[in-house]
Amino acid sequence: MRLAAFLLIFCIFKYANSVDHTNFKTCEQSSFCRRCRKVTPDQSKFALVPGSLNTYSDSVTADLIHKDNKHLFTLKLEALEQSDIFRLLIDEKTPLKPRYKVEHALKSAPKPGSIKVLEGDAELTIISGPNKAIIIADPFRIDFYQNDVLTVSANAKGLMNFEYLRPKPQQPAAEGAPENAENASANEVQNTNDEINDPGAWEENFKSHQDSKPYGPEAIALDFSFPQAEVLFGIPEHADTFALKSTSGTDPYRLYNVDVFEYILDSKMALYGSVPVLYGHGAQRTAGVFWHNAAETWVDIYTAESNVVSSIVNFVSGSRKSDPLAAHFMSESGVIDAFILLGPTPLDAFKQYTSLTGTAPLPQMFALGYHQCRWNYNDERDVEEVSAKFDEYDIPMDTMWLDIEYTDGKKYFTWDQFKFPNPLGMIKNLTDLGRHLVIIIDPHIKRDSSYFFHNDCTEQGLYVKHSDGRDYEGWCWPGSASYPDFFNPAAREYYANQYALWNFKTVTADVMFWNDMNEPSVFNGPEVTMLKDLVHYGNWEHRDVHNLYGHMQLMGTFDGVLQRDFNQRPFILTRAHFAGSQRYALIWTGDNMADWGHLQHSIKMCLSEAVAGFSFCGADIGGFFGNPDAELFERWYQTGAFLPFYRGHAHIDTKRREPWLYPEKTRLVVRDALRKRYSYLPLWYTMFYEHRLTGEPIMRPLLAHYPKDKETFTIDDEFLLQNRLLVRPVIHQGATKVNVYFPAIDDKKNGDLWYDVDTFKKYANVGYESIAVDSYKIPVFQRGGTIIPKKERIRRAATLMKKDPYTLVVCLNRTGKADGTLYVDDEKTHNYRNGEFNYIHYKFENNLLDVDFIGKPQFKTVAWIERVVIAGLERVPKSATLIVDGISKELEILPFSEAVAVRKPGITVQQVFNIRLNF
Ligand code: NBV
Repeated sequence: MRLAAFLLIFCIFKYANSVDHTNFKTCEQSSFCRRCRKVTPDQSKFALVPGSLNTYSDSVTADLIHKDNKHLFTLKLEALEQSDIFRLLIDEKTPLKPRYKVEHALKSAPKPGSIKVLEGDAELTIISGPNKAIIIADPFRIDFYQNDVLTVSANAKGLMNFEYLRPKPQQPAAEGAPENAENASANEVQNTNDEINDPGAWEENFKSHQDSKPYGPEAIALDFSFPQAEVLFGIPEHADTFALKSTSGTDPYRLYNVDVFEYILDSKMALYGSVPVLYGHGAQRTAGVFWHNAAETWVDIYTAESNVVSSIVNFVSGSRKSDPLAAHFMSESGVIDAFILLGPTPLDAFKQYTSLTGTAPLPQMFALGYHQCRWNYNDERDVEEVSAKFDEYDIPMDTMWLDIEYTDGKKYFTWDQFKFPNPLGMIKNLTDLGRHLVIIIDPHIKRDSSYFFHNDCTEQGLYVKHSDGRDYEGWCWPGSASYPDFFNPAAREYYANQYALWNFKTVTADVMFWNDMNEPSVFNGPEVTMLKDLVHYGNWEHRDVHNLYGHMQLMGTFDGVLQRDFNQRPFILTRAHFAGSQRYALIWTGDNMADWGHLQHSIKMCLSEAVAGFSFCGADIGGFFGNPDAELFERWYQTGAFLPFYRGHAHIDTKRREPWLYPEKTRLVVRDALRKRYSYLPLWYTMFYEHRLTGEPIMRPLLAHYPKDKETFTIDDEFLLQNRLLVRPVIHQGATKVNVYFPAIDDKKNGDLWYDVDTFKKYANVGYESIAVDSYKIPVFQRGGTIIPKKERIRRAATLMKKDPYTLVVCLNRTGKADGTLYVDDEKTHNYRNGEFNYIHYKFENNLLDVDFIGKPQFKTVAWIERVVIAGLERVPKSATLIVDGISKELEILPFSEAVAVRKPGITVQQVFNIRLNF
């Protein structure tokens, strides 16, 4: 009864309106953000301590002093092996207790490089390959040079802050009390930033929640300037533009994993994930900073916009000219640990980041097909009927999903016996059709003494605890719940074991998982999450590790899924994420809404995630909250077809919206979009393989390949898939045309050729082009110079298309050349790691299509090439000659829209061949 009443009140309160801002802190309401923002610029108090320098083969260390309070810090500047990454570490020299250093985000310990050090009077030069860092002693600053060009400066704005740990004063200032220096203890050295005097320094209240802050103020902050940049981007997850906006006059961007109900757009508010990597890009070069800190973080952005204001002020005050773009990272606790990524190209910088935090593992092919989800599919019959309807209407679909209602009372790893009496039978029905099932597993554990999971965690002490040792209790879907402390290796192991088939007997190794609510979401917690003064394994406060909680759950899930079948590639969807989570899971943009703005933001948000390592990203197709009308529904399916993760999903209160419930025309448009997606599966699969290989994102902003074209800097309604496709979906209501931007390669307005993928119509000019669109049209263009593998025989599910033939689409550049790759393996297991794959390189030049293999082609396949489409030829060839093992065969040529098709080469993708065009 108590539970029902609570949930009712909670739902009315939480779900009655769109986002309630007052549930989330502003910077002004957050003591450390307020304190860090107060630091006076251009007067840094930090300086190197003369004579404290130590030089090693890969790094230097020195002491830093705060000139007013005389507190000492150690600085370490390391050069990494690649020479284009520096790592800056600053900690207290003798902290009262150790400060938290992030673990598990990096894929492995970065390999040290080698350096040369030149000592000057007031500065120190650390040379690493062609790059260098110059540490300026007083005021402390570090300038990072890529090939002699100043690319990033740390503390150039003088906003560094490092609040040292200190004993609690006798009478700490209470929140709400006037700021008063007398509140400092007698032996406390006066601190210029008044950190201990901030009301909230030693105890912070938000709404009815109290944070006891036993360690007091411990914030850290540092600014990074990007002298070469004209735009800054990164630091997902925010429902905002790809290019970061100035924060002058607004709150900073916030990185704090939270469950925001009906999140609003164009907002710097925190969302479910936090990836503290930021890039500065200009026509000449790109650089980045990875702020390796898992505590709550705010980031102030200084853009040209903010500089207009500051230059007016500077002009009046007679000080300096326009400042470089800059970012000011402010974190609540931990140490300063920043990786400086020197670029110089955008792709270099993205790769430098993934070299530290990793890439998405190669997914199974089914993962790239279409996913059908809803909160909830009600019972076994519902699942079966929906799956059957997809077949009835001949719409491809790979995966059915079950949301929380499948469980017995929100106890994960159990089933509702009435609605799902025979899960194994239901799973078999799906897998017999080539389909998969994904089920949700949330981290909140029902406090129910008849629930084995709860009893085990209680007995083994695996829950997150209060500082007095009590298990923490919060409210979530099951009512009273506790949360496994995934930072505890024993808890991770216990958790992983629950996925094992000998424990979870009602699923098979083909069933995959969705970890939701793992920010973690706590309905009655401050800002809908955990109290910051809770304690995790190793005695770390939740404050130190908050943004990593979901990540640690994913590590457990990943291990658990793997141990069911080490040879099957795991598939895990997560909502919360941190730097490095891409190694375990894919993400989606959470609870969006059925409106055009949210459709538009799905592109912007996935682009920001892609440059932050999350190539595997998507948004709920149709919008989670609300009921999309037919037009929005159609356009969303079309957009989703070209985003990496493709899943329809809807809130429990929305109308059912499987495609056949819309008028016939909508069903057909949706079917067409889905079929287009499936036709590109060989490309998606190849791109995922290459992502893993190179660390380059799959979905890319235009500036990734057209870095000199300033128009691309802010474009985020159009994107690239690698450098092969340019996608500009229809994302505005009633559109009958869209403005597609064809980017310039250089500043002389030279550009690539682009071919409309439906008609092969060629676009040769740089600039905006208005493209007419009917309901079916998705404006997508293949770049001249590329060869793209496709499959044109669309089946019920991707898993059934394995042996089907390929079509190669060759789009020629201005010199009549093209090349491309195709990756083929068993689409499911890890056998590819033992070389069982074919990685094929196609090249077209002088009217000859040639093939060679990258590595040995060791995967046996019967899949053959049924067609080669060639666009951009000046004349139509009369015929083509196929040459295999020295034997020639004439092939027929047919017109194919504005291209030609070479019919039935008939060779398998494992064979060496070439095809000559005859004129
Ligand atoms: O598990 C229910 C939902 C889920 O459908 C959605 O995708 C998640 O983002 N979940 C959030 C919990 C509550 C949503 C209001």
